[in-house]
Amino acid sequence: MSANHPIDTLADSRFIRACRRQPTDATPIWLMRQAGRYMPEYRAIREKVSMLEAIRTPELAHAITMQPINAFAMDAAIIFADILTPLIGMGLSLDFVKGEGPAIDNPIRTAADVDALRTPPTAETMPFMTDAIRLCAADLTPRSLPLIGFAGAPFTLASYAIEGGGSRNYQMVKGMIWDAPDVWRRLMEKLVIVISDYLIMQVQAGASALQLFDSWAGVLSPADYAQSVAPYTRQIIANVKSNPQSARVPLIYFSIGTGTLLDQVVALGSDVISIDWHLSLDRAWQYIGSDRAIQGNLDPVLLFSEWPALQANVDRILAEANGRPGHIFNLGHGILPGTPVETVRRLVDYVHEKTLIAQASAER
Ligand code: 1CP
Repeated sequence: MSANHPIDTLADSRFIRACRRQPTDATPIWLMRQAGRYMPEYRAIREKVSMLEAIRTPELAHAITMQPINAFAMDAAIIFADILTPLIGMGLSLDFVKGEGPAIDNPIRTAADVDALRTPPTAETMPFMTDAIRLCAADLTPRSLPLIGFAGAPFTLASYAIEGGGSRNYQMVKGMIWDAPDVWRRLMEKLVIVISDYLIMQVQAGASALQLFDSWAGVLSPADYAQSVAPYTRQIIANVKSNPQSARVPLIYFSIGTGTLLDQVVALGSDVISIDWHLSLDRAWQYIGSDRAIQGNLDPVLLFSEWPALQANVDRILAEANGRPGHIFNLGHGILPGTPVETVRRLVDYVHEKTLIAQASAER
């Protein structure tokens, strides 16, 4: 790896130290979906360009990535893109429909659909990601701020590719798992190739951490997760960890509703486990074990409440973390549209102030 990858400079940043379970001067915080519709600056850009145009224009992706960094004291940035972008290079026609979310015109339903999927290198299909990441890293590294690259985990990506968009019951994706296991396996194998390459490319371009988003994994039974999903997610993490360049950056696995699958989640091999709000942080840590860092776990809806309720929950989470190294404060899922900007600012500042004070008094 070239001597001047950002991770060399950022090894002592709060976020990277916490990912590695090293002590920090204060608890690091960033928020999933921190660049997005709750910010007026973001809405101003999106009034003029479509979601896909913004993602494909490195200067715009850079500008949007930096918006929450410039507005709040976040300890990490996340590259502006979407988990679904890699599906385009595989041959799916993706669009973001205003007010409705993602829509795929030619969803995957049959063996022939899976056979037709391509697995080209990311460098060919998403050169704009390399450029956007370079622009962001050049801006962030001198400010001691890491850039997080990301991808969707194979189950969550497949659920969009098969259902054609968001889903309530995951009927078609579960149908393929149960009734066409060979087709499912071939689809997973193709996703493993594309996602692994995509994550490694993001580190090569300058990302200092990676997050795998498996938002919908919690809809599966423990048996289905074990048999039909975990092996592929584990393979992606193994691929990232066996590449000498991407092995140097921490990897976070995020999912929702998987509190009863935590043993399986731990076995995937990520450095950091991002948990939702269904489990208290101290109990999650007991289950997960002290050899992993934990990210989370505030309910994003609390950002709509009055400050006392929000503060009480932040205090509770920090008390559960109990100052142990390896806690990254975050929400349990993405920040919601309509979240008040001033509440985000107050939350970020409060987490820093409260943990800085705790550390100072511990030293006395
Ligand atoms: O902080 C950031 O903004 C980072 C960029 C980012 C990330 C990490 C975006 C931009 N999307 C994502 C991940 C993503 N996309 C996930 C995993 C995390 C999660 O569960 O929240 C998922 C499931 C998606 C799919 C997606 N993209 C949805 C959800 C639809 C559903 O099924 O419920 C939607 C609405 C999008 C569009 C999207 N992606 C990102 C933004 C800012 C938006 C909104 C687009 C807009 O209206 O401007």
